[in-house]
Amino acid sequence: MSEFTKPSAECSMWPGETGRLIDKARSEGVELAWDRLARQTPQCNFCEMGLSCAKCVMGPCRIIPGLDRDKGVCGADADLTVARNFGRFVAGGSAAHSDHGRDLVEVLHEIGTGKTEAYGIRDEEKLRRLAAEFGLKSDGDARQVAKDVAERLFQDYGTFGPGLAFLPRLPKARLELWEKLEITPRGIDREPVEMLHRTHMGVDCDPVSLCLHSARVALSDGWGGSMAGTEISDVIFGTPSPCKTKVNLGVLKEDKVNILVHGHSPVVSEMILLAAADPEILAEAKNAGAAGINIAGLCCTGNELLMRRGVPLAGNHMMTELTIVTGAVEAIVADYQCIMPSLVNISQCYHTKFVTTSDKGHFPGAERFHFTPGNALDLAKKVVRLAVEAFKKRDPARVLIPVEPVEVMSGFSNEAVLGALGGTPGPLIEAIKAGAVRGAVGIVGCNNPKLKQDHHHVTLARELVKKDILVLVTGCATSAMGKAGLLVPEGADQAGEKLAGLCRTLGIPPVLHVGSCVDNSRIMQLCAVLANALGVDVPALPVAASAPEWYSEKAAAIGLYAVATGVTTHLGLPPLILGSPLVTNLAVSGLNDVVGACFLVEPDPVKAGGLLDDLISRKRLALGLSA
Ligand code: MSK
Repeated sequence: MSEFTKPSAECSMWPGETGRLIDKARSEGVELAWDRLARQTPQCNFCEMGLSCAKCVMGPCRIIPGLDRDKGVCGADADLTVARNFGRFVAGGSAAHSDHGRDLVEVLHEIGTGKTEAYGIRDEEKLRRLAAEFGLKSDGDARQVAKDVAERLFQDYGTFGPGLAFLPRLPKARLELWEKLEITPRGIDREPVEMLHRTHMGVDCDPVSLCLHSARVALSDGWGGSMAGTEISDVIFGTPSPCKTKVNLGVLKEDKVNILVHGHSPVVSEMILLAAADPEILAEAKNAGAAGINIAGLCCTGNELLMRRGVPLAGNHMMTELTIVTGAVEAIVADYQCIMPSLVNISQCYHTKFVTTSDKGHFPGAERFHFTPGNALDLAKKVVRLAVEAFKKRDPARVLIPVEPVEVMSGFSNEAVLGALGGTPGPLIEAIKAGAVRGAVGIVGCNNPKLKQDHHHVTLARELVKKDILVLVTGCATSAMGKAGLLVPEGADQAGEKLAGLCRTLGIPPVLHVGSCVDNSRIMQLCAVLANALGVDVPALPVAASAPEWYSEKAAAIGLYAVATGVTTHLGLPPLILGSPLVTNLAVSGLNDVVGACFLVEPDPVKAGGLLDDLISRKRLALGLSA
């Protein structure tokens, strides 16, 4: 490996398993993201401000407002350059999650047309409910219903359809506002493609217009592609219900073949889970000297399996490299998104097989298996056998699993939450009115090596729950909450008196795990259910969102669809827009007058907790409730 830098002061402060594995990596000459970040620092100020443009070869240009370089060669100023860059950033994020959603719809179509035996329909009731919601025939042969639902959603990806199937879930006032602003998403593929068109030189030269189209792009994801991903995953693999499992690196087993599933999609990982239970392969693992085969998750693929199957979660984004450094991982099976290319090199420093499974995600040096719904189970068995073979090469002297696992509760789909409350939002609304739940905040998203890992997630969540604000968590924030003891009913001890009382009565944690990052659509849907039940638009609700440690284009798209839906969203790091006063002001205040919500940027999680608490108090007072 190349020479690595010394740990930063903050990095060396990390306690527990992270610090011990960083030390192990350094002693074994393994380079990590923190090392690369240190070497990349200071980072390009123009890029940080959104003021560099490399979209044509008259450039690249760097815009310096106020000096003689205040425009690019084409004449674009700082505002336009930032708006173009941000538009493409959001388009990238929307495309990623929406394309994931398409994969699920394609699997459903293959089920409906009888082209796959490996996959089936685990939640037929939900399938029929969706068909009825879309105005399709919902009785009769389930396969036919599956085909019809899939084909209805395929229409949403194109342009010639009756409009996105999930939009009628929203309050009428929200839909009318979007129509008036011309930001109603028309097609899941259409909006990101149109963004690429608009940001080509010489098309949309109005930064405000580009920002509004960014919102439309994000909405095509939140109320289109991501929502399809969540709903159809539930149909195929089952709608989550509360379950108990464990998180952190301690879920790796010293005496077993450890396989980590990584990425975002449940399509391949569900098959790996099935293959790992195959008696023949288990016998082979035993012959190789292992006590069994242990599957655990990373990032959002991990969240998918955690929610539906109670499969343990080994870690989040910034733990992915360190899992290999334990020396106890036989295979990482990756699909797509948030998979660091560095994992291939780090795997090669150990006995770990790095396996890719998607025709979209190529990693030179990886073992490549092209999964399709038709060959999925056969290939899954081959991958698991590869891991069993790798176990024979594990070096016990290099194994370090530095921590015990922590128990968590998961599986809080909207169906589970509302079902536990009698099937209607009424009891939840009563709890909000009585102040047992003063409001709710969705804490979502990634880690970022620029921030002390997990600290911002956990600190913010603790600030909120102690003020009787329920937290919903998705994505990579999940394992942080789990390690902090917030995902078990005993976490009520960290909550305010009223919320703690409610949690103890219901036997639930003060932070509810609602899924992976596509599952932020569950939070959007719950907001719509509550707003409809109260007869208000979404901005009236005492709710907010937060991405304290975000890094990805997808997180920007999520934040923007939340804001455009009417949910004010806190960010722990600013997007790359600060070079434009116009775009920045629009993001942090102007959007309030347009869509009734805006972004709130605050790096300090304690201060952010105070700001979100104030926001919720104001919303409660406006609803005629106590602050
Ligand atoms: S995986 S987008 S690091 S949450 Fe969804 Fe985690 Fe963020 Fe990727």
